[in-house]
Amino acid sequence: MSRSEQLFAAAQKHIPGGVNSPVRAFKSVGGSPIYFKKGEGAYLIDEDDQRYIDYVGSWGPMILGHAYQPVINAVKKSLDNGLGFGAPTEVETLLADKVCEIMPSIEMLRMVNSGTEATMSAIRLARGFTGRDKIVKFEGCYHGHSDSLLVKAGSGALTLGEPSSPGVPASLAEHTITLNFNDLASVEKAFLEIGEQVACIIVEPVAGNMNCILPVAGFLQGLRDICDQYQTVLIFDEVMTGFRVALGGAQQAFGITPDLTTLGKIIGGGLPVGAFGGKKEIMQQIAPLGPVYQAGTLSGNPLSMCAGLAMLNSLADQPEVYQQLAAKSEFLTQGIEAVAQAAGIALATSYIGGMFGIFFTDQQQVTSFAQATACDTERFALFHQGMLKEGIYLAPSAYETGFMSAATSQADIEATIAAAAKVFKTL
Ligand code: KE4
Repeated sequence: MSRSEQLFAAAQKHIPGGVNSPVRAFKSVGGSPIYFKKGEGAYLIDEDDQRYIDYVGSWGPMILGHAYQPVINAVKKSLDNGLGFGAPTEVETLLADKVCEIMPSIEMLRMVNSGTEATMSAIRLARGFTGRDKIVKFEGCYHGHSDSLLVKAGSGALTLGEPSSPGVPASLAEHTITLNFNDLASVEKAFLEIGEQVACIIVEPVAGNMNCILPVAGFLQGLRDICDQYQTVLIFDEVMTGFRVALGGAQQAFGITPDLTTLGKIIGGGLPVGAFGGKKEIMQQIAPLGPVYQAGTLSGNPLSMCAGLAMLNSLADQPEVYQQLAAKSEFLTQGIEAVAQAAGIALATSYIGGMFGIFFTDQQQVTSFAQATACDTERFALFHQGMLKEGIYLAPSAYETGFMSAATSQADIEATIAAAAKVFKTL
């Protein structure tokens, strides 16, 4: 029994499923989760001293590699001053200023402690600002686990949403309309019927929670136009894409200006963080300025702020990193496609900046939830297990995105492609 297996067995005594976030339990790929004790650059070291090339990066924050020295140094320096005061600190202002400088659509910003808090607060703010109750989201997009967002499509496109988890009251879920990502016609049709009742559309501008699915031409602009027409708030959930697909996030990459943006992951440098921000006119509705309540004991915690500021300063100081990340993602995905084809494995890939997707499908391109859920998840599970054996750590779910890091070398990527070639022969 490996040390990871021993630790996983022990964890199950007091932690539900042995994990503090479900995807970590390896349920959809089989086997026992790997316990890591150290991250360095592109690598993770597990409790059995096995080294892995890491393409999860703590689900996105580690864009410059694990234990990135400027971030570590910033946190170490802050540590000596204590862990937090429950009072404002200068570094919160410095980070807010930096985010607003990099993402000009954000005129004001509120820090929170997770992406879930960010999207939950942004939804409440949109409802408070518009006085409307309904919200629109998209099947397959994940925005954290707040009640209004754990809702799947009703039986018909316009049928009011149904809870996607026990514990979410039907009376709340019915205010959430769930439509089809990349299907602008479904949005136009819904708005013809209920547009004046919709407080906001919340969308992952690149869908990173049903694998990695890019917006088709015109989709995001179409959402922008619909929101303008119906005075609905357009929320870009950039918790994952922010500072990852481009320095200015997907809104910069695709040239679309949302009304509100939610952030997380990278802006905390790996420490707990979330944020929501956008138009001043809307943000001024947030307490204590306005009536929409939102709060948090550790919001703006100085350690997270110092880590996030060091991270954003490092990224802003080396904007060429985004072209490099895209080139690495392209080389990896094209290499994997080539070896899959040689092995007769039906596979498609996607990428944008430092995000990429691998789909076990004979479809040329995957642009919808229906296509994503038609992929061969069993084959992905076998692929994941095989890659683990080869020392490659991929996200333990067919519905997660791969994350490239600036620390991942050409040799690492070539080794990953070679590992895939070997594993494909066993599928
Ligand atoms: P958190 O509450 O997990 O910090 O953020 C929620 C969230 C919001 N919006 C988007 C676009 C997200 O991707 C996430 C969380 N991402 C997942 C990865 N698919 C976190 C991993 C996990 O749940 O353990």
